Amino acid sequence: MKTIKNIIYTLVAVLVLASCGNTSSKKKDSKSGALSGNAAEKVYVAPGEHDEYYAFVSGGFSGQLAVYGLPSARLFKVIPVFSVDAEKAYGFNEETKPMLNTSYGFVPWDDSHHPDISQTNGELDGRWVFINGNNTPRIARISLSTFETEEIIEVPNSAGNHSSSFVTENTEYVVAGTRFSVPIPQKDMPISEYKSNFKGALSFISVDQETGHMGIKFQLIMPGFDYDLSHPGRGKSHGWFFFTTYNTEEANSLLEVNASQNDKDYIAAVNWKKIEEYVNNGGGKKMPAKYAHNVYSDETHTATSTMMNEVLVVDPTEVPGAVYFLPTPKSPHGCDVDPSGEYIVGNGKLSADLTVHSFTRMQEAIEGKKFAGEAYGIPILNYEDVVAGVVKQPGLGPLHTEFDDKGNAYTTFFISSEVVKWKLGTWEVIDRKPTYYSVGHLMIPGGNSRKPTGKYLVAMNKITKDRYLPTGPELTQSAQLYDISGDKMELLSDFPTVGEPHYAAGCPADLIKDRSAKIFKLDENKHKYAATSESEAKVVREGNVVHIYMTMIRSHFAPDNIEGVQVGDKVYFHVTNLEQDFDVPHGISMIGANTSELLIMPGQTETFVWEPKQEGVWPFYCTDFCSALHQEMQGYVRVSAKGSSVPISYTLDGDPTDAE
Ligand SMILES: [Cu+2]
Repeated sequence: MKTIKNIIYTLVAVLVLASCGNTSSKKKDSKSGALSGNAAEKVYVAPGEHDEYYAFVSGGFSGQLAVYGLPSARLFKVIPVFSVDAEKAYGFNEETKPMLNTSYGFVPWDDSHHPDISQTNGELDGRWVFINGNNTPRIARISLSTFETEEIIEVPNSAGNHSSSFVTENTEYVVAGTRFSVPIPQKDMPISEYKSNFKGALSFISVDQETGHMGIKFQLIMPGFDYDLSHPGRGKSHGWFFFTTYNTEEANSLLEVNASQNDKDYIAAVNWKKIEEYVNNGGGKKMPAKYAHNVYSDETHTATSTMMNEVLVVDPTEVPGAVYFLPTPKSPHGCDVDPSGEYIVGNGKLSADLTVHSFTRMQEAIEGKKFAGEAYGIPILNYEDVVAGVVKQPGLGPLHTEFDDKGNAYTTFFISSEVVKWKLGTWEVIDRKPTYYSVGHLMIPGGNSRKPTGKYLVAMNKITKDRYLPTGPELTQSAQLYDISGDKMELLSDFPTVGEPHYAAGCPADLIKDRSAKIFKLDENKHKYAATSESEAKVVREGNVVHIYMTMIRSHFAPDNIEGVQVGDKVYFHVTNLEQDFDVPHGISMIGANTSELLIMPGQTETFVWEPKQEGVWPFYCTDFCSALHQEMQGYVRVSAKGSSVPISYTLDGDPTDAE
């Protein structure tokens, strides 16, 4: 116990020294110029020109996903995923509320962590990007044609959904591992009985190759460790998935000390193809589990939420040869697989060295049945039998590793605040560059695929300190862009981010930009309340519910004047944007409504509810500047007393119309 405390104190002391070091070196640099002469040129994208790469940067605790261009680091869009969004009305309008439904009810906010772009044959294919909700375990799928969240599936039997969401080589599965082990099924029990009673679920969620629709194929019920991060095998190791674990001590209190006792934790190697076969042959057990599956349809522009009732669970000891533990020093965090699929890098947060395992050696050890023991019936291999090499003392507090197209690996070091470049196979350190400050993840476009690019690296930092104009105690979050095309890395720029830049996925822009949707076709609009021409616009009363089938086109609403609404009514504005030209959204806001604004794309229908509280004549207007006569795009609703005899009527083309 004392030794561990001493290690922690030493790390903290080093952190203080390291950050002081950064500050002084930065000061020195700023005198001589922190950047080489042409750094500005390398990130400059002229007005009207396009960036070379997309970067999808997780918003961390904001629950969203931001789209940036590289190298300019310009922000294009924030895609709402796990949190309501005031810019797009996501989670506020009636169509998208079901997307945030869970077995716990409507959960309007989460913590998004790890985006991963879909792959075919181990290469990024640009169809979808997946991202995990960490807090209330969920996986989302975002279309890279519409740049909208199309699907969210809740992950039962999980907690702190951290080792997620990473895809297999052909996007057969998107995988989610639990960070916190829990009672499975959940039950009331003493926390002190954690050890051997709590379990960790590793979920394999299948992806339909046509529609992208997700379904939980099986959950592997593992010992009660913390499953921290994961990555798929690729190439020769395709069919396997690797998960880092910590807290193999199965401590339940003061983990900073009690989960740092073991000299080595494990990387769990899972042969998912073997388990898939077992399951396809009727293996596994169905257990009751409540979880929401939410799907958004581009045809109806509406999401539906379905509550699921059971999940297939697999006991790893019933599938011999499917799961092994690879000893890895010491509370490993990142679990990264190189482009060839041969090397599995485990970054031990408390280890002085980086451990790299060999897939070939692992296979040989398994064939030779050379085991060091077992944990809960799962064979443990010998460290010496599976290790490929060790990068000696590369830095302090290694977290994550990505790869380039030239056989190099890049690892972030949180405590010594740097990115270190090293060579796969020789394990020699080639270069190191400071980050400002305390870097977490890093991203190289394609860096988690068979075909990484080799031009840029983005470091995502946890602390900003003095990098920007101060904005009170809360500073902007920050990332940094490095040029990695030469032997030495070169810092090009700093850029602020929306929310915590937890992790990112990037790809060449050419993969996506030509497939980006421009409009939604009006004649394909199957929204239940769409009015696809002004002649379909109308107002219908059903008891105290009023449905307004409204259209919008430059620069008027139809209908624009509505009478006969009463205090206590529930008024649904179903608003269809009739435009079929690219880049002509309209918006709508109603005084006193909980929702302002709906931002409606050409051909799309969206709905908000308004519950008038007072008699009067109340205006609404277009909130998205759409033409020179945008300010004229407005209308009124007359609200009468409850029980009033004023009939429903409305104006179309300036003419009064009575309801049918
Ligand atoms: Cu407008």
